[in-house]
Amino acid sequence: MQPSVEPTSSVGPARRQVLGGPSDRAVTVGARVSDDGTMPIASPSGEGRYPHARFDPDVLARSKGERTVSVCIPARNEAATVGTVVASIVSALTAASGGAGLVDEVVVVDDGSVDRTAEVARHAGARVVTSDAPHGGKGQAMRSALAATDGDLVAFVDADVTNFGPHFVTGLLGPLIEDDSLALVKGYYRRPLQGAPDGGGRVTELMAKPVIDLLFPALGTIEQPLAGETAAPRTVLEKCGLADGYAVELALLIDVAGLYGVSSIAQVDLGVRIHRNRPLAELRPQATDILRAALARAPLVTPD
Ligand SMILES: Nc1nc2c(ncn2[C@@H]2O[C@H](COP(=O)(O)OP(=O)(O)O)[C@@H](O)[C@H]2O)c(=O)[nH]1
Ligand SMILES: [Mg+2]
Repeated sequence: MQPSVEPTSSVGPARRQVLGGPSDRAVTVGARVSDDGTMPIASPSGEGRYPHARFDPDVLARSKGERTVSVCIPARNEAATVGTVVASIVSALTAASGGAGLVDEVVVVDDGSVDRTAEVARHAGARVVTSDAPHGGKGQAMRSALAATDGDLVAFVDADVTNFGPHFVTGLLGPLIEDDSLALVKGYYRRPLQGAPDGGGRVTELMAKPVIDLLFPALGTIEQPLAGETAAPRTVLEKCGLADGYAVELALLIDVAGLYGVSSIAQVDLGVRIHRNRPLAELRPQATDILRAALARAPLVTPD
């Protein structure tokens, strides 16, 4: 059974629209709007937020009806953590392991790993596939995951999370199962850094959010625009496509907002999330991908 979400916009030609902000700094831009001239990226609010604890796996398993669910995990050199992530989902959420029958398949996309990622993931209960274009980056791995699965609802989670629990998956799927007008669910969380309670998410704070503030302000309420923990109906992912590399998360967010409207995006509070924190030098390629995704979709800025 397919979810019923439909695009509200055909992402028509650029229209002129004034970005918010002080009038002396306002710029006139062309923006993605619906064909009738209504800007679909509008009305951000605190609505559409859910705590993960609202969703019970057994209740969701019953409520999903005939819809099927795939959980996809891109993983490159994650042997240290992928096993716990997979085992936690398989044991708690798949019927075959005696858990809630919420998740029908768990697939890890491994490419380019030089460690035992594939072996560990398989041993923990995942089906392991390789990326269609090895070394194509995270977005390519997610595209491969989509092609290798067939669930009506697809949840993505990262493999490097060290405090993973099944609530990541129930939280992401809950809003989609409850409300089939939703096109995307993004996880958000507190991000500790090196023992401090906050401070993680440097690319998010220093690149993604400023770029969103300037170019896509209607998405300013999205707490974690780069979260790998995200879920959507398959139809939405196929319609929007998945961009290359680390651009994939921001690109999907912008494209879903453009096609389905900001109100079709829900956020779920997943609590605290701890993952591998990369050294600063490794963040530049990520930040570059983010900027590329934003600029490729940016409204055309023209002088008044
Ligand atoms: N298969 C595959 N997975 C990838 C690739 N790049 C990143 N990942 C996975 O995507 C997830 C998020 O990547 P990570 O580097 O932690 O991104 P960050 O959390 O945004 O810093 C992790 O599970 C990675 O192993 C890739 O090229 N191929
Ligand atoms: Mg990570």
